[in-house]
Amino acid sequence: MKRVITYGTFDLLHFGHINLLRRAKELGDYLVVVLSTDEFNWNQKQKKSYFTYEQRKAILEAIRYVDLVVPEENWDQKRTDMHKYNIDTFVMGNDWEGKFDFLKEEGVEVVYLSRTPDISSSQIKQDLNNK
Ligand code: C2G
Repeated sequence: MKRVITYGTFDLLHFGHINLLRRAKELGDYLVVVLSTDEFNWNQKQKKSYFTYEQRKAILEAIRYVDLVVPEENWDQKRTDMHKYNIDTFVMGNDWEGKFDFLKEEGVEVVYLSRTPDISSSQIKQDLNNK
């Protein structure tokens, strides 16, 4: 049972997120998604998500690739998460290329997957505002 983990806000879920989640799951048998809480988004990422944590969690839990959704509350939980969830592989989009290589010290494989071009939650909001 190969266990994979990824992190994010996943607001206004779109096909770029789905492409990431699908490829992450293809790397193993069980996918843990660590979902940014509303407080973490606001205090640490200066992001205000459209959907609340509970709404974003319910949406992610409905996706066939996702096995478990847990909260991301700070930037520093990743090291302990690797052991807490018995992770083999850590996956992020390559906009984060290199940023989490330190997790190799925790004995996990670190994989950056290509981002899906021309789609983002902020782009969606912008486009809708301009209609
Ligand atoms: N993503 C992607 N293609 C897009 C948009 C997003 O592959 N067009 C990927 C991102 O690279 C990321 C994941 O989808 O791996 C979630 O994206 P966000 O919700 O924007 O997450 P982010 O704000 O990058 O938060 O501790 C890490 C952070 O929580 C990551």
